[in-house]
Amino acid sequence: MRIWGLAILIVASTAFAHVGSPDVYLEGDAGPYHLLVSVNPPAMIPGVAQVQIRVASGSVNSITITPIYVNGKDQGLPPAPDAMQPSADPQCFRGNVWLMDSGAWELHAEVAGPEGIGKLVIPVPAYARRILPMERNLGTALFVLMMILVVGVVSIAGAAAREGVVPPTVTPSSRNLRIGRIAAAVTTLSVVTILSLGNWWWNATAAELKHSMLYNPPPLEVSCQADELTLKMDENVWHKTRKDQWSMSLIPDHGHLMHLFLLRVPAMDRFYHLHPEQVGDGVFRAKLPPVSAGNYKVFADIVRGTGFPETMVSEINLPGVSGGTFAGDDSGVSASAFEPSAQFTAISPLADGGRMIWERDQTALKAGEVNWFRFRVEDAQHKPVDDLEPYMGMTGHAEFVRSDLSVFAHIHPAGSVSMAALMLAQKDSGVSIGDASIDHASMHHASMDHGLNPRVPSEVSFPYGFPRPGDYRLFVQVKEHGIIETGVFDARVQN
Ligand SMILES: [Cu+2]
Repeated sequence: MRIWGLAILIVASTAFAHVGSPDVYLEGDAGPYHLLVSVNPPAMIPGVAQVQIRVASGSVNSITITPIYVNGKDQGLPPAPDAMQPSADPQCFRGNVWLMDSGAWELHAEVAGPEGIGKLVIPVPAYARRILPMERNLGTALFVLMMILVVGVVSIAGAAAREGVVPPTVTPSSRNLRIGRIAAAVTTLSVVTILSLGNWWWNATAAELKHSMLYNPPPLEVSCQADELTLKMDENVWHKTRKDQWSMSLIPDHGHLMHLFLLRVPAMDRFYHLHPEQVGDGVFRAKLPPVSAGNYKVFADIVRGTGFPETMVSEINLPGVSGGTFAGDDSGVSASAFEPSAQFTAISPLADGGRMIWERDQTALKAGEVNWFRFRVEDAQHKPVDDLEPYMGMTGHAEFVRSDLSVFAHIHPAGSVSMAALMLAQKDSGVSIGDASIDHASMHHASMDHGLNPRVPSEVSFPYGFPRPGDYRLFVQVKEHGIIETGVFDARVQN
């Protein structure tokens, strides 16, 4: 297993789109150069995205990146490109770009080298995902300063009332002293009132800003009748305040408007990947395949018209549904209950009698490092298969889930970017990757994921970095002789 030592600054957060996994990974070609791009989007908007590009094939002299905001309307003039800095490793470039607005961004990378100039567009969603608390020391210092001012104001007012009308050298009378004390008390009361009102105003404004600035996925209501699942998506303040700014319409992502994942909790032992049809404005319906009864966590992936991906989260208690089969691209798997263990699973039996092998060495998995996740599919005789077919246009789909469900990421051989956003970006910019065309998604991704590894027909690989340490379950989905197979693997990720 290759581990690129890309140290990526991880911001602990409860971010979405994917869930809890904000970093963007993309493997792709800029003309003759094969690149692995990692982007750590800012936790606050406006903010700085950290970009790292590793050149996997070809030698490169320089790389520039230009951030372009996608609002589906007139884009205006693009900003001047930023030059990326080569690091100690000549194959690795780093750079920072400012992202000024929430929504979908495209980073246009231009790569120059002896083989000419190549271009690659990286879709990056930007959204505020946390607020910074005031530093304790700064807060303490400001509080002490405020108290000095309060004591100062009160004693000035008291002294002025007590001695303001008394000639110098004369001792204030008991009446003067009483007036002074009353003035000090009234001033104290006024100052405390002013400070309380100020504090109340500050907290109210901060709460309102938090409400409108911090990203939250749209609320999703899921209900089940007999074997039919109905999903209703709503809007929240974040979306309402931005829908005039950019297109909230939905576009299909690898052939479907919605990718729905049902995960039985807490055991994580049943997993279904379904594709509900839109039946009304924000209303989706899916016929359930045979499912086991239980409590399910629901993750629903959608992509907006600008290429902004979102993952809605919900929960539902499902009755068991028997009979029927998986229709179309729908799939599912039964696995053993998840148990945290330092041992990772290397072999997953597949429903057709074959198995899937996670090709990794004994090196510990670390949070914040880009890893190459490679899986080999074998038949019942343990021989590598050679008949993997594209499943929804790609050789594989992988879902990475943290045991506490705080991370859910839907990854492809090209990385963590939304495929719909990637195609949109290519269409907008006229940049093509290989002989890709927007209309031939399947060929496109089959050609894109030849990877940094030589293309092996029995293998599928995914570039990804775990956002946080912890225990994870991986669901890896491939299609073989017309049947979708899901491998299930467990892993512990260290800090
Ligand atoms: Cu997928």
